[in-house]
Amino acid sequence: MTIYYQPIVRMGADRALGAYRLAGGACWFDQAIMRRRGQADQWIAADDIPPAVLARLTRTSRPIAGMDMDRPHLMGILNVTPDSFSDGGKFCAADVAVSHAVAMVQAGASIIDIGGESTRPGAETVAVEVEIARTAPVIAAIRAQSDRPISIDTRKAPVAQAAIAAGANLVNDVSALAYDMATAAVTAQAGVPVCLMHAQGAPATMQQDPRYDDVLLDVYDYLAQRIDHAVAAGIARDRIVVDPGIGFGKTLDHNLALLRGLSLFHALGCPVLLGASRKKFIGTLGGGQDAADRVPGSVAVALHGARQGVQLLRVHDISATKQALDLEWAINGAV
Ligand code: PMM
Repeated sequence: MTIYYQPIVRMGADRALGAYRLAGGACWFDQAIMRRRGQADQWIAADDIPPAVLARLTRTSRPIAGMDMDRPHLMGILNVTPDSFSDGGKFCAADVAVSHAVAMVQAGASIIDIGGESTRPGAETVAVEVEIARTAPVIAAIRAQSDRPISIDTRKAPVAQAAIAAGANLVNDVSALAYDMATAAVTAQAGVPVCLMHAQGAPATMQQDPRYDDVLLDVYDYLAQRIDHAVAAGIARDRIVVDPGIGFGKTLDHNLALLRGLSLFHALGCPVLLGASRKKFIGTLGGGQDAADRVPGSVAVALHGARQGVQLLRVHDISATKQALDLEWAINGAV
C-alpha cells in the first residue's frame, strides 16, 4: 500500500531547530502527516520520512523557464478568448492583449500565460487553426517587446508548436499531456518545461457530479503517473511542474481538500503551480457574484499557496497579489 508523506509547512524566522527547508525555499517543516488510504492519518517527525521522499521534499528545483524556484512567482493570466469566465472577450484584439501582458509584467508578473481556448466549465473545444490564430501572433508581439517568459495554455500539439515558434517558453497543459498524444513529443523536442495539471473529465461536463475515492491522494497518484508519462516521452523531470487543477472536475469540498493538502504535492519532487484566481469557489465562500469581485479571496488563496511552498501562482490580479506577497515575505520570508 502506498504511503504518502505530507510535510506540515510553516514560514517565519522562528524556525524549529533541525527543521528542513521545503524545496530550498523560505518554508520549512519538522513534522509530516503520514497518509494511507482507508487508515487514520499519523503525525510523524520529519526525520522519520523515508530518505528518498525527504530528498524530493527538500531539493531546490532547477529554474523553470529561467525563473529560480526558491521563491514564488506570479504567472499573469491572459486569455485571448471570447468566453473565459473572468476575462473572456476583454483581450481578443492583439494590441489590447499585448498592452495587458506588458502591464502585468510591469506590475510584477514573472511569466505570462496565454490561452486561446476557454476551459471553464461547460466550454466547447476550439478548432486548432482558431486557437493558433488567437495565440501565436500575440506571443510574437509580446516577445518583440519583452524577454519575460511566456507560457502557452493549450492541450493541443500544433498550438504548442506554433506558440513555441513564436517565442513561448513553457507548455501549460490542463490535460497533463493526455488530450493530444503529440503534445509530449512537441514539448520534449523543444526542450521547454511543461505544467501537468490534474482535471477530471472534459471541460464541457467536468462539473457534473465529480467523484473521488480520496481527492488529495487520487490527484497525487494521477500526477505521479503523468510525470512518468512525460519522462518516458523524453521530458526531463526537472522541467516538469505539477498542478492539482483547482475547479477542474472538483466540488467546493474537493477544492478545499486540495488546498488544505497542497504541501503533499511537493513530495512529487517538482515545482507546484496553483491556479485558484477568481474561481467560482471563491465567490461561493466569499460572496463575490462576479469574477471581478473575487480579488481579495483570490489574494488570500494565493498567500495560502505561497505559505505552503507553491512556486508558481497563476493569477489575474498581479498588483494586488504582489503587494500581499511582498508583505508576507518582508514579515516571514527570512529564514
Ligand atoms: N485554470 C484555468 C486555465 N488554465 N492552467 C493551470 N495550470 N492551472 C489552472 O488552474 C488553470 C489553467 C481556468 O481559469 P481561467 O479561465 O482564469 O484561465
